[in-house]
Parts: sequence; structure tokens; C-alpha cells
Amino acid sequence: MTDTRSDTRFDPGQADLRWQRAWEEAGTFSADSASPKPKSYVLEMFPYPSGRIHMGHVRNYTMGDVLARYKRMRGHEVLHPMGWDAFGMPAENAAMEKGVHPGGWTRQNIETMKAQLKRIGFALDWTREFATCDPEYYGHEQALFIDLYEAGLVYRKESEVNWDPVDMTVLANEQVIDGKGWRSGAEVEKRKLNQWFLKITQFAEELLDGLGKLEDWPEKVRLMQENWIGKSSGMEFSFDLSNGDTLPVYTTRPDTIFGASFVAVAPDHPLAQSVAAQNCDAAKFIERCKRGGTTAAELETAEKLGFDTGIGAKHPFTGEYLPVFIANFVLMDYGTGAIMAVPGHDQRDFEFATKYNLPILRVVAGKPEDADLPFGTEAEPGDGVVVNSGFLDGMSVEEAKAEVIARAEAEKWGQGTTVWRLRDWGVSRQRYWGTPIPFIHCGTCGVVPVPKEQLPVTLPDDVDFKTPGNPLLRHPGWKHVDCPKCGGKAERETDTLDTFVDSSWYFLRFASQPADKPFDRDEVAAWLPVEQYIGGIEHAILHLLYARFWTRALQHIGLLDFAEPFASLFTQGMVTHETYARRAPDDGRLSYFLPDEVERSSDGAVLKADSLPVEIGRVIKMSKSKKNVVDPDAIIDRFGADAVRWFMLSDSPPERDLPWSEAGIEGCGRFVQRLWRLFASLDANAEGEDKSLERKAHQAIAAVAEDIEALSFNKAVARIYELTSAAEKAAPSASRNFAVRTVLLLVSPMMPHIAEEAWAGAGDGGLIADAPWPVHDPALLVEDEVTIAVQHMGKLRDTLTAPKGAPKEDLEALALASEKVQRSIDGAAIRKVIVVPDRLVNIVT
Ligand code: ANZ
Ligand code: ZN
Repeated sequence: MTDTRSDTRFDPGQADLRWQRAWEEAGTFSADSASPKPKSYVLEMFPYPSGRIHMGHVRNYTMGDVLARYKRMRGHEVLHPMGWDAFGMPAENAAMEKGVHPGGWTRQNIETMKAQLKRIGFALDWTREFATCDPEYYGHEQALFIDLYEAGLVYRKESEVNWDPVDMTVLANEQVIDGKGWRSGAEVEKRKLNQWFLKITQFAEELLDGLGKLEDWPEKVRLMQENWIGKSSGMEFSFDLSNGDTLPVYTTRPDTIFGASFVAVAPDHPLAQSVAAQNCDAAKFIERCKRGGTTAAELETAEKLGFDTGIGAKHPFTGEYLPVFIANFVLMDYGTGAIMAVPGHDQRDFEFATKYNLPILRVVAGKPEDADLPFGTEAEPGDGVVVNSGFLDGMSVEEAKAEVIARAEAEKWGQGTTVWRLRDWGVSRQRYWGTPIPFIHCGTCGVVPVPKEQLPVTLPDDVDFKTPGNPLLRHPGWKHVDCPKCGGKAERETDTLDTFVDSSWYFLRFASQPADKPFDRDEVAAWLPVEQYIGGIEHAILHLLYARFWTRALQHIGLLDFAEPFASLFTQGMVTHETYARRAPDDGRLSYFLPDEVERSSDGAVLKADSLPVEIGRVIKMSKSKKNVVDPDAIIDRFGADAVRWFMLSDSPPERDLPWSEAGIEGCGRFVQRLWRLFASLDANAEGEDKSLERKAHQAIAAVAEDIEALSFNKAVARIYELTSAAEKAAPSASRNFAVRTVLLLVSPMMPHIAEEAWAGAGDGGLIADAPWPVHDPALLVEDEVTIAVQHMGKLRDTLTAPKGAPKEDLEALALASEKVQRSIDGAAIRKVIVVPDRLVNIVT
């Protein structure tokens, strides 16, 4: 035992930094692509450099860190990188509000946050760090974008944007609040602009099918992606209209065609537009529809509104004319933008028909006798048998669907089709702080890609954020260039890429970073797919779908050999805390206080400043706006990095929310010291065996490994607590030393600093980060003693412990030797003894 270790307190303020430096100097966590070891790529979603690390980051990265360190101990070459998703709006907002440059603001935040991450002791390969705003990174992204353009996966199309007429700028959807610009408060208009799109729909089927093979993804996430892709099968057919036109509609329920009582088109459908051109009431109606929200979810709940065009649509079977409405609940960009409406069996149609007094017909019933059953207050979208439908009567819904499609195809007025909810990905942003789209517009040659040797197209630094709008558009020089094709005067594209593009391939660049191309195909293949990806559920759809699409698209153009980037996905729960607030007496507005500003007791809370009460709110996700946050740095100052890491892993299963508590972190702080005393109690001279403790240690080795692999960190933590307690209680022996060393190794991925410090005194030299995971003896996993129930006439009289697998005779003898049993038998003649090995002895008298 060394002198420092006889000191009974562990001082993280001293030790943490020392070990962080030691790892850095030794390059412990630098991943070697050429290593012959099996490779593991552990990745957490990289952060947006918003300013400071928060507890949500700490939880996410601690989980990945434990897995990465564990994998190294199991002999894997581990890639565990970190970088920055550094483009985006907040930097531009900061520029507008504080007059700083988005680049400077971002770099400053990165520096702060990197220092914070280092203080937590994450096993990261910092040599591979990059920010997506590095020209080197986005230059490669521009090259990939041009590759995709050349492969026909990028195109331009006119599409609508939110236009703020006061700020003269395009707004993102999040910047439109109740139809008004978030800064100006002006009524937002729709404008059509030429924009860039990625053809994700070309991969719709593949992206959907691929979900089936992602067995190690949460079911919930797969379902969300499936719904987002939204494959729908049905029929498209055309109505002949009374004005001589034809109107194609899309339905998933051709079986209900005899129940159609009206037809409806979207407000921006060409038919609606042509009616509006001659009828100003129709035009007014359409204007009114545009004012409300236009998302599918908003339309679902909004009041149904319609305008009767006076046109009739001829039913393909009955020949009857159905009225054609313009209706607010029909979307232009789904199916054909027009529907046959069946109020009896579709809720939206039901509400509309009720409001406008249109017939509600039953064409599906539970059984044929119910053909004339009236409807209740809702549509009946369910399954059943077809009724009131001529030649379809008596068929099941499925049979009737097939029959109608067959007839329509034979008579050539419709056909079976598949429709997707997924839309092509609009990637144009009219913003400065993003990757410039590498194209040039020439009056003669049209749209010309920037030649690759001229990449990166870098952002100009001298930009002005005082005037709203896109600074690239207003910049005096930047956009004026010569056409790469004809040499004539031309203009750069001033749109930048959606930041989701930046995060759609960063995991490839982490794995391989050549200077002359985005990545090396073979080096990437050595690391990917990512073995374990960890991040928030908020990315279940967009980021994860876009990353899957980019991987497939790059495979499609021959740059990659695999289709799915993330073999296993884990979505961690949030860190939560109760809120503290006071209500202003005049307007009732809440003002929030930090947990630090509040004195909490069992029956309430008071503000430290004035000792008057504050309201305690619900336990919710930590957020700056509710001030229910705890700063990781402050906690590390008090308890050290290991205690915070341990807290992040304890108590709650990792997929659940983790409520932060002062008592909890204090407990972790105490446990760190308990461990320190335990490690200090190793006794080199101790001899002798403690079989039971040894067995416990072997069991813990196996169980903790299993738990970490399943990401059940809270279970691993509980195991370590158990073994710690058992070792604390045991008398000195060689077995106890083994158990203590086992605790040290098992805890090392979770609390690496104290583990290194103890290892320096008690280990085999070197860093514990480089030590192998302990080996357990499988023979010791099974308990060797069992509990035997002893019964007399079927009634439990005693329980005994016996060696596992003891012969029947031994158990019988043991049972009969029991005093309690003898008292129960009370001298009666024994007729029979039934023995079930390892479990039970029953004595019959
Ligand atoms: C008749 C019908 C009867 C329908 C019935 C449903 C139930 P999914 O499953 O999401 O693909 N629809 C079609 N195009 C539409 C559009 N552009 N805007 C709003 N609604 C539209 O939904 C397809 C169903 O939604 C279609 O099937 C159509 O209504 C409606 F008992 O046709 B259905
Ligand atoms: Zn040209």
C-alpha cells in the first residue's frame, strides 16, 4: 500500500485532471483504422454548439462512454468520436441580437463545450474532431451534393416558402407563430421560389423495407419512420365532370365506392382555381382556407369547410351525378388532391356531410342483416361485409376492393396504385450560416455545378446582419462569378443547405478523413455500420431517416458498400427536475427560479433571497426556459466527474426519464468515497479463502458484462453496489482481495478517474483503461447450495440448506434429523418419504 492510498478521502479535484491528461498523453482513445482487433464504432449524436453542455448531453455521452470503455476492455479497437453540428439558425440569431459573427459565436461555444466534455473524462478520440462549419468538411459535402446531382438525385423545383413581408425574408416553419413572423409579427405570406430537392422518394420502398431488418432499433422508432414514409395502397380513378373535364381521385377504399355522396378537391387544386377565376365567392373561400394551418394534423382537427362548385361528377357505376366541393380538409400534395367522399365510413367526410346536409350511406355492415342500420355520431371505418352496393353485396371489404379495381382496369377508368406520404426533401435555406449550395446560375448555360477543384465554396466573412434577409443575397461581391462553362458573367446560388444534410453523413467522416475526398470507402467499411448509436427520440424521424437515405444514395452511386448506417439504435430518456416559480400578481405570468436559488424542504420551497415561498411545479425535462436546470460544471466542482457519471447511470433504466435530485448526487458522492476506502483496504498479506464471496465476484463479472451490453446500466450499477457491500463486510482473505479488484475493474468504465487512481496503487501497472475485462469462471456462476423444503403430510415444517445435487438418501436423513419435523411426526410410524432432489422432502406417516 502506498502512502497516498492510506489517505481515506478521494480528491477528484486533484485526480480527475491528472488522469484526463494521462489518457491524452498516451493517446489511449485514438482509434487505429489499421488495427487487427475487432472493431467497434460507438457513437452518440453530436451536439449543436449552443453554448454550454447540459445534463441531457452528460447522460447521453456517459452511456456511450461506458460502452466504449467496456468494448476496449473486451479487446476491441473502439472508435468513439466527437464533433459539432455547427451550422444553423441560433448562430444567426445571436449575430442579429448581439452583433457578433455566427462563426465567432460558434467557435467560442465549441471551445467552452469541449472543455466541459473533457472535464467529464469521456473516452473520446479528439484527433478526429471536426465541426460541420469547417470549410474542409462542408467542401466535401458540396462534392457529394454534386455527385448526387449528377446521378439525378438532386433537382430544382418551384415550391412554396413562408415569406415575411416586413423582414423581407423566408422563414422556417418554426419561425411562423400563429401565421405571423416571429420577429416582425407580420402576417406571413406564401411565396413560390425555385428550390433544391433531394430525391428521397426514389428510395421510399427501400427505406421502408430496410426497417424490417433493423432489429436492434426501438420498435417505436421503426413505427414512426414507417408512418412517415406512409405507404398506402388503393385505387386512382377519374370522374367525368358535368363541365366536360375529368377529375382523378385517389382512394384506399374502392370497396366503398357505392357509398360516395360527394366529391371534394383541395383549395389549391387546378379545378378549384379555375372555378375561382370566374366566381369571386369561390376565390374568397379559397383565401379563407389559406389562412389556417395547412399541416395534415391541423386539418384533421380544424372545422370542416366547403364550397359547392355547382359542378357534378358522374359515378362510374350508378351514373348518378355527385356534387363537387372545394374542401379545406383535402390536401393538394397527397394522392391527386381530390377525393370521392364516403361519409358513412370516413370521419372527415362524416363531419363534412353532417355540416352540409349531404347523404350518409351505409355500404359496409357487421353482417348483411344490418344493411339499413342507422349511424351513430361517428363514421364506421372498420371492416365488415359490403351492403347496398349492387354487384359487390355480400363480399368482404378485401374482396370488394379487388373487384372494383379489376372492373376499373378492365373498363379503363382507373387502376390500382400505391401512394406515399413521403415527400422529396427540400434542402434550400435562404440563410447565411450553412453550407453554400455549390452551383452557379448562368444566363446562357443554366444551372452549372461548381467544378470540384474549386471547392469548397466558402462563406464570405464580411457580412452584415443588421438588415434582415439572406446576407449572401445582399453581399456586394460574393455571388458574382464567371460561368465555369462559358466564362460569361454568372451568379452563385445564394441558398445554403438544410443543416440536416450536414448530419446525414458526419458518421462517415469520423471513420475516415482523407484530405482529397469525403471518405475512403474501404476505411469506412472497416468501421461501419455504427455498432451502437445513442441519441434523443426527437431525432426518431428526420435525422435518422435522412442519414439512412444518404447512406443508401451514396451506396447507389458506388461510394459505399452498405445500406444502413446504424446497426443498433438506442434512444435515452431525459433528465428531469421540478420547477420553481412565482406568479406575478398583476398578469399572472410565471417567473422561474433556478434550483440553486431555492431552499427545498419536505413540505415546500422558499427563495433563498427573501425566504418567501415559491410554487413547486411538475417534474419535467430540464430546460433553460423553465430554469429547472443544474449546471454540470457546478456539480463536478462539488463532487467530481465520477459521481456525476455514476448518477447518470443509476436508478432509472436508461430509456426512462431520470429525475435529478440533490440527495441522489450526494449519495453518489458518498459512494465514491466508500469505494475509495474499499480499494484502500486491499491487503497484500491476506490469505485464505472465502468461496461464497469469490462466487459473488464471478457472478458480478458475468452479470455486469451482460448488463452493459444490453445498455441496462442501472442494473449493472445495482450489481456493483451488491458486490461492494459484500466485500466491505467480508474479513480479509485472498478471496476478498479478488472481490475488491473485481469491483475496481467493473466500475472503471463508469468511474474511470477513481479507478485509475486506485489502479495506480493496486493494479498491475499501466492504465486501467488498457486493462482487460476480468474473466469469470463459468463453474462458479451456479449456486452450490440449495434450499430444501421439508414437509410432513404436505405441510411445510422446516427449510434446510443442502449441497446442490445431494443424493436422495442424504436429503432424507437431513430431513428426519430436523427437530421441528420430529416434533410434528411425534413418534408416528413413517410410511413413505418422497424426495424431489434440490427442492423438497415430504414425509408421510
Ligand atoms: C374513400 C374512402 C372511404 C376513404 C373510406 C377512406 C375511408 P391514407 O390511408 O392516409 O392513404 N384522401 C385521399 N387523398 C386525399 C387528400 N389529398 N387529402 C385528404 N384526404 C385524402 O388515406 C387515404 C384516404 O384519404 C383516401 O381513401 C381518401 O378517402 C382520403 F371509408 O377514399 B378515402
Ligand atoms: Zn455559361
